Amino acid sequence: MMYDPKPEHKFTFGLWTVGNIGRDPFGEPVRAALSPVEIARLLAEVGAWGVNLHDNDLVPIDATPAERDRIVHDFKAALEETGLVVPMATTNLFSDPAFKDGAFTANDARVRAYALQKTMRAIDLGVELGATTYVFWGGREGVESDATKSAPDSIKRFREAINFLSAYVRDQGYDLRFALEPKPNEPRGDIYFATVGAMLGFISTLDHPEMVGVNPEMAHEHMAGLNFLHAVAQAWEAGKLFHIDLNDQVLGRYDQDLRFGSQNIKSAFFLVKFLEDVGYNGSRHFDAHAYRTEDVEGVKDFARGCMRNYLILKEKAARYNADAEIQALLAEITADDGATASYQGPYSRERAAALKAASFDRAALGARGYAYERLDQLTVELLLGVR
Ligand code: GCO
Ligand code: MN
Ligand code: MN
Repeated sequence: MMYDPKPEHKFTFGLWTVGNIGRDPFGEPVRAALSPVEIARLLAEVGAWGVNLHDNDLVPIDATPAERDRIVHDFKAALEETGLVVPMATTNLFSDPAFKDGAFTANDARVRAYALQKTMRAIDLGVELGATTYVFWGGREGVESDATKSAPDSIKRFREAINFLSAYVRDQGYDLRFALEPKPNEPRGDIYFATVGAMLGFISTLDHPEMVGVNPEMAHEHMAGLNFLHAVAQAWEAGKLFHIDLNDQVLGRYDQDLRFGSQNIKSAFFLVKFLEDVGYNGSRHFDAHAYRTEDVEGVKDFARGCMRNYLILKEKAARYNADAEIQALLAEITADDGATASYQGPYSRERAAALKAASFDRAALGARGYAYERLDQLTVELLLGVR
């Protein structure tokens, strides 16, 4: 079927997403915890290609080395059985009370050292499972009050940690790239490097910027009231779109992690269209979870819905690209009669002088209608299924 997920779509879910047990700040879990092996089977059943994990989604933080080996062995057997791959791994540097003031930016130097140790071990685990992307989401790397931590020191500490870990990966000879995931807030009042743009700026200050990119998440940019497509486009244009977290979110609400495509349909459409048009070939990772009202069947509905919505929007994007009226309007909007050709191109003294001397019909420029209402209405009609 047209909207059925296939391996080539590279749909992935974290163990923590379909494994979410529905605890929230006001209520207890509503679903039984599934083992990593059970989650892998569930993901295979709904048609996902891969599964991502935090170290402690798989191996409990207090597991003995023997327990670790047994758990990893069983999980590898489940991967073998289901055909699922592990394209991405990450570290849980936020659940344990030790990280209540952050990990790489914590004020306590022992916490910072422990965070580095934990991440090196988690990198080893991820590589052992086949991961080639390693995500850093600094959930606790922030403050409730700027009285408590120095922002410039935090930036330096975070840089030192990423530099140290980049060097570790190179020293081990691992085939692994880092993807930094920004979020403006939650669980901290304010998290450092709040947006994709902030991360992109930071990356250029690293020792090995070539091995570090970003993992933009739709909900995180929406929480800040930003345009996700613009953030993704900038990351892509900079060669830094190493991974992507897809979900949905209403501005001004708590961290909702809604099913992809369930809320901001137009934003999701232009995002999918962008990813498909440019030929992004990384994972499409759904970092979301089912409503708290759901049982395990509802969790499957949630996961299937994320992938199905992506594929529906992908098909809509192909229609948009093939729609004669829409394409004619776009061609008209960007048409260039060549009248300014001599002013276009790189700077030269001659070109600058000619442009300074040119005359423009400002009134005509201002009087032009762009037909954007028509174009957007056609887009909406296409999305609403009447076109
Ligand atoms: C969140 C984040 C996380 C990270 C995950 C992997 O809002 O909690 O999106 O789900 O993506 O920790 O790095
Ligand atoms: Mn998130
Ligand atoms: Mn995420």
